Amino acid sequence: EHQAMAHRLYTLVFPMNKQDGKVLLGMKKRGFGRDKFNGFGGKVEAKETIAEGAARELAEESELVAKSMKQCGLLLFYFENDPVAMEVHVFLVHEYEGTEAESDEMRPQWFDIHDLPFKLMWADDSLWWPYVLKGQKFVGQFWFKANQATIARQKLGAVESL
Ligand code: 6OG
Repeated sequence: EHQAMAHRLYTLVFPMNKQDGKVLLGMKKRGFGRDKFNGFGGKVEAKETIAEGAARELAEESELVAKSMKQCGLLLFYFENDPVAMEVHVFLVHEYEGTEAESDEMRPQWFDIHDLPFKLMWADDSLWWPYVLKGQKFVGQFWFKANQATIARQKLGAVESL
């Protein structure tokens, strides 16, 4: 069904500290999703692979340099009145170099993986985060109302591979 629509590629990266059970989120300071906590990411550029785009956005927005990345999910977002779907590739980063720092775009903050600020996040996040906690790969499709807050319809489930 989604293949019929035009897509734009995005990345979404979550640095994790498994020992402490923490995940790094950023408070988005501008642009799409402003005033929400989210992972780090953005549009994939024409000259790069999706994984390269993920690492680049993580470095630009948080100053962390990924040493390894694993894709954990694929999210497709459809907004009412927008003919272009967002295809968001979600990555976990368990190994990185550097220390997180605030950028023009994001104010980073560590959270307990079992206590994320879902009220300050996109509405889909609380639905798929349980898959991350269980170590299951997932694919989700979410149809948002124009208000960007209400999910009118969704399909979500675990997959063997991405
Ligand atoms: P820029 O506009 O900053 O890229 N994104 C979403 N993330 C979640 N968790 N839920 C959504 O529900 C999202 N829609 C977009 C993808 C946008 C960034 O925001 C993410 C990108 O990382 C609708 O270049």
